[in-house]
Amino acid sequence: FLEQPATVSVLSYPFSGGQPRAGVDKGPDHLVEAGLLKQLQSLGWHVEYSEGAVDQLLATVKSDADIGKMKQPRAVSAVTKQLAADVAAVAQGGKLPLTLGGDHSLAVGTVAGTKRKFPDAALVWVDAHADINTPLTTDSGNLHGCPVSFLLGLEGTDVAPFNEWLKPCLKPEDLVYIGLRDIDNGEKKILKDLGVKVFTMHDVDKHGIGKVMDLVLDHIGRDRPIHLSYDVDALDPTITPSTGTPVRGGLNFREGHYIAEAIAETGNLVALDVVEVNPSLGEDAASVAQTVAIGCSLSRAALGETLL
Ligand code: 5AB
Ligand code: MN
Ligand code: MN
Ligand code: MN
Repeated sequence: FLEQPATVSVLSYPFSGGQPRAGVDKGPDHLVEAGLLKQLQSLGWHVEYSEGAVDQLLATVKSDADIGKMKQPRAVSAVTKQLAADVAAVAQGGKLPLTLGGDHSLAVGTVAGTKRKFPDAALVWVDAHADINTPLTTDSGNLHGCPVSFLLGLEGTDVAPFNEWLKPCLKPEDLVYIGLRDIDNGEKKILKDLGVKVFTMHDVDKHGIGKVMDLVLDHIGRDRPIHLSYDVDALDPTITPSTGTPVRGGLNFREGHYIAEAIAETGNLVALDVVEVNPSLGEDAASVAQTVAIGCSLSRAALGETLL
């Protein structure tokens, strides 16, 4: 689905407004400073890099009072609207957008952007969480727990400021989850009602990650464009400690990378998000360095590092 020479366009989006913890906006710089761009070049990709104008976008948001339960809705909407345009432009150019977050509310923009070029794209969401709360079901009000509901257009998501630019673009059958282990009750009901395909950590334990990825690809099909949205909290907190909402019992190092490798192996990856790296969190500098290194190695794996 990409044009040759294969080009990855890295979009840095230093944004933290979808959740309350400072520092996740520093994730992109840490990933780049760890050498991500050179690493991708050495895999044979042409690499472009640009920084989203997050500060300028936020300057247009004069005040951002809650709307219903939603926190910082104008900031999230303004940033994801521009990100959707950026991702769509990269995809239209035949290149692969790699969005570095920042928090997972960014996926409202990335997936909307992918869907403009590839309406048939499947979405593989790797996370400890389902991120499918709606403005009606969310307890925290944090929009990084809600992006999937906006993409699906669930009840309660047809709200300003999002409905000024965002249209539902995802169908429940286009979506597969891997790694879940912390699902809110309201989210469980939504997942059941919609019949979304979910592989929890229980399923990873039961089948093994090899079988799970076979089932994932059986479900979405092996000739469709794939958008991979990777929240580093899907991995166990011993692997990726520097993240805002860690949950024990996650993917181990190989399981986490295997997911990215199995997607790479399809040759159908058209967009990648790596989100929720927060260099301000974690016990010590080694925790931060390890989490950043995993953000880089997951990106490399998804872009074919281990393919012969
Ligand atoms: B993340 C929670 N479900 O809605 C909520 O890190 C957590 O992007 C959301 O997966 C976690 O606040 C969002 C409790
Ligand atoms: Mn997430
Ligand atoms: Mn998460
Ligand atoms: Mn998180």
